[in-house]
Amino acid sequence: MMFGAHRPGITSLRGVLRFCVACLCLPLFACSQDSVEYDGDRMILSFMAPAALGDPLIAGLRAQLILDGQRVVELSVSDIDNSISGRMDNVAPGDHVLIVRYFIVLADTDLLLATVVTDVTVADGQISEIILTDNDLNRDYDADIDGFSNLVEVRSGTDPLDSSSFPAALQTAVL
Ligand SMILES: [Ca+2]
Repeated sequence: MMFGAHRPGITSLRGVLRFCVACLCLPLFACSQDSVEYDGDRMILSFMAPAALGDPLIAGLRAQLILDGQRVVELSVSDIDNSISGRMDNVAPGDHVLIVRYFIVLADTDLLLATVVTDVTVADGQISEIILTDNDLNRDYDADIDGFSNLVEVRSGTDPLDSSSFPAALQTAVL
């Protein structure tokens, strides 16, 4: 009877609601970019490079995901927005340990810059937030054992594979 008259009102109300939901969701998504999405048996990771590696982005930075200390997959590092992303198939639902390994290739070998470990619980169709911030980074890797980490040396432009090459400012402080 009055349905015809009501419909436009309901339709526009839905439109307003959708708009409101979109407005609420956009900032939420912007805040929770570091996430693991689990769909079927596939784990999809998306997160921002931590500032220690991403601000500015280290040239040639690469990242790998190690799942439960066993399976390794290469992640994509974007030099456009500093995002890091990747996926792994055949992942069982439940608890997992994620290790992200950041490195560059120098003299044909992987030079480890930092690692971060985080736990995640995945369930079908869910998106879980993950914490992969600067505070949780282990940067204690020193290939030439000169007392300066690989990351500090790469940032300083010294040779992380040569113990006689290390940051000048720090060298003065040490002497
Ligand atoms: Ca060093």
